[in-house]
Amino acid sequence: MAIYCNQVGYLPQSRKMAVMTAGEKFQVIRVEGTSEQTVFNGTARDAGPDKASGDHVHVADFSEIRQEGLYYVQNDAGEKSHRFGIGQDIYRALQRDMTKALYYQRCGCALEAEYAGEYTHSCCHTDDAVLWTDRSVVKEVRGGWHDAGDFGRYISPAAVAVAHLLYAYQLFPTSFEESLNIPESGNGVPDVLNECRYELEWMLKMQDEEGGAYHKLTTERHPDFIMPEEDKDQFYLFPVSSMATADYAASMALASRVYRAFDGAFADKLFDAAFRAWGWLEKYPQYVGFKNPDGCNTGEYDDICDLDERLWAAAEMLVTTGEQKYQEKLTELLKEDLTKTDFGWTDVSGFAALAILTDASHKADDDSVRDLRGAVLAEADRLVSVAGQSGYGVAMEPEDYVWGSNMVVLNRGMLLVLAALITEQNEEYEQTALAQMNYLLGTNAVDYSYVTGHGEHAYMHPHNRPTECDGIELPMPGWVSGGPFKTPADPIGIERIKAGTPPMKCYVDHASCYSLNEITIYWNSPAVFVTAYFNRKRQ
Ligand code: 9MR
Ligand code: ZN
Repeated sequence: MAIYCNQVGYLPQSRKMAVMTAGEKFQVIRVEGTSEQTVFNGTARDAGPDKASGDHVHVADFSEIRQEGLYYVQNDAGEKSHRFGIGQDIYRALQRDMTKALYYQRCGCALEAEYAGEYTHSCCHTDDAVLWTDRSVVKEVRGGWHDAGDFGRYISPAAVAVAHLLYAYQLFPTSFEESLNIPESGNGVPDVLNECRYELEWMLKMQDEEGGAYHKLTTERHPDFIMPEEDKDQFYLFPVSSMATADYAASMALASRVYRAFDGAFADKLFDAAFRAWGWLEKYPQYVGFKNPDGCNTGEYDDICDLDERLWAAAEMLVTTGEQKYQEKLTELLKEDLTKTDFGWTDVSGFAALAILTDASHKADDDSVRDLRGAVLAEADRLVSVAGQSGYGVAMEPEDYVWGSNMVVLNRGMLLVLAALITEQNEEYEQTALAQMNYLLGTNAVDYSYVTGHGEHAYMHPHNRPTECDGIELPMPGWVSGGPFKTPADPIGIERIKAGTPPMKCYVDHASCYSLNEITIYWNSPAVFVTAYFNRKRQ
């Protein structure tokens, strides 16, 4: 197949492109039951060689078609695309499944058929954890979401995932009206907040007496492919780091604002946790990193710099309290050489911008606003230009295809959405954000939709222990794959991907490929954010 499209589909009013590697003339065919009708004839634009894929591509633009329905594209080389929809609600089920996916990561409880359908399992990981550095200390830290295809739970990834979702809810509440069918559904609280609360309740347990956040809670080594309830290894609490603690302070402060309207006592608890974490950051102003101790092979989530995490914490504390001391810290940290535009687990500086620039109560001073706004718009303009040079319309350069490249794609989508918001829906930012979704959902050189269950050719074999062990053919719907990685790091990926393969094509849909095809909570959460923007009800 060499006509690539967004296999889920397009909003009626949005730009609509398919990418062809052969042929120039194309038709768009509308399918209705058994009848087919050509509704559009066009000539594709020669977009020349595309660096990241190595393909010479032609771009077929059929933006004119606005009628809701089911379609495919065919060309004069005799090729056909997958079928896709056009419709106002085209991304609703997608957002629902990508959010519901987090429910399947719940740890410390059973997944019941009523909510989990066939993807049930019995209660997992209920034993107390032991402090790695002092085995006499035992703590109850049950709960939270499994981070990824493994069963570890890590604070920075948790903080980032929750923040993507809470901001999505806060900014686009009309996108979260649908029930997720989780145990709390119907309690008067939007389900996305019910789901995040499951993670937050666990995070509340992950703080030590001084206010620091334990970097992670994992076994010493990753288990084999077994169901979560079969994993009986001892879980350890690993030492506090300054990154984890700052991410913790930030996400807890944000959460205290979001939950205030629903549960004041819970909001107070969250704020108290944020406040104590901030106290730790003041007490330990120097970087406190984290390295896996000898013998431990679970996720490291190490970072060489904690200034962006501290910046995010200052921003959230300022927006939450309005207190001058947080403004002073923010001003001081804004002078550092930080990107101010990233939303991943290593670089969280974009959250500071998100907090300050979307704060309706305008707590930050004008200089900080100007600084952050300038950084966001400059990066958004750069991304529009990068996307414009990509034959596939994706804001990625060849070197950006790192481990979890889909996170980069989606975090850039978030930045473009933020830019659209603060410029009152600048069309170019908005359409470029949408182009990131097009890439994720099939407009890419490997012809995969990187979300399970969505698209005619969605990937099928995520690296996820329950999916491999549950004996069910189809993976749970709504999981975002990590995606292509230019230097695969797992044995099957290394074996299957020949040297010199263009970065966008460094992908294998294989369950063993943890560096290409894993799932994580923080790859789904930015996808929910971007999708929620396009699902919001417009006035
Ligand atoms: O997402 C992480 C990626 O950015 C790193 O390059 C990679 C190697 O350190 O680790 C990834 O995180 C994994 C984590 O260490 C353990 N849980 C699964 C994560 C996804 O692969
Ligand atoms: Zn578990």
